Amino acid sequence: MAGYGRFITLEGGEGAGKSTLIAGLSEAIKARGHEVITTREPGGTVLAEHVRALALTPPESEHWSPLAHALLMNTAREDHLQKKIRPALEAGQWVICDRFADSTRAYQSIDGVAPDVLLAIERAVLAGTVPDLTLILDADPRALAARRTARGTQDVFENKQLAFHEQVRAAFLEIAEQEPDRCVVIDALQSPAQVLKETLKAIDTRVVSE
Ligand code: Z5A
Repeated sequence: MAGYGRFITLEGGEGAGKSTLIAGLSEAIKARGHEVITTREPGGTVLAEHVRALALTPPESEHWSPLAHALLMNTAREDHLQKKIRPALEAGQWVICDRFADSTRAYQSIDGVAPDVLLAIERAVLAGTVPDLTLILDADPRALAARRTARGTQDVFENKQLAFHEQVRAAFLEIAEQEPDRCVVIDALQSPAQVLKETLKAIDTRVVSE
């Protein structure tokens, strides 16, 4: 029987390169002989994708309170963990997830939800399913904004001010500082190849593979 899989999460500001890294990373891990699934939050299951749509693109002129938004993220996460992440890990697969609980800690605390409330909900929902490694793609928000503009996509978060993006960056760096055993900060302004190289180095040194 295969051993328990490995759980890797990617975090960072908008347009930091998470999706780009996931593509290269999953290929590299597959090439090492592991089964890999890639997924994202909010989302990853049928119900969680519905929650994502409700949370990120609510009907025009409607909005969620910060606590309601945090609960929606965790509702989606609970379904995702139960139906996709834990079964994959139990089957010995590696799970690479684009955003996870640190995004709730970062974004929803900036929105005004008390950190202790967020942590209490997180503990209940994760129930011990904590990432083996979290890669935080870090960069000056101005440089990331330029990439977003070039890509031409917008959502409810992406219209917020630079100050907000600076808060997001600071929140992720604080998480990395608080949990150095789990988190690795990667300079997201390097080339995609270099970002992947550093990521694989972090996996080699921090994630024990079988
Ligand atoms: N959110 C929340 O509030 N609470 C939660 O608990 C969770 C999420 C889970 C949607 O997330 C929103 O949900 C998010 C937080 C909130 N807020 N926002 N916005 P999302 O992950 O779906 O959206 P995103 O963060 O904006 O992801 P993204 O747009 O997909 O960006 P990305 O995946 O990090 O970047 P990318 O698509 O790989 O790259 C962006 C562009 O840069 C693209 O043109 C690439 O070709 C280019 N790129 C990427 N890497 C490089 C390098 N290294 N060099 C040069 N160019 C590059």
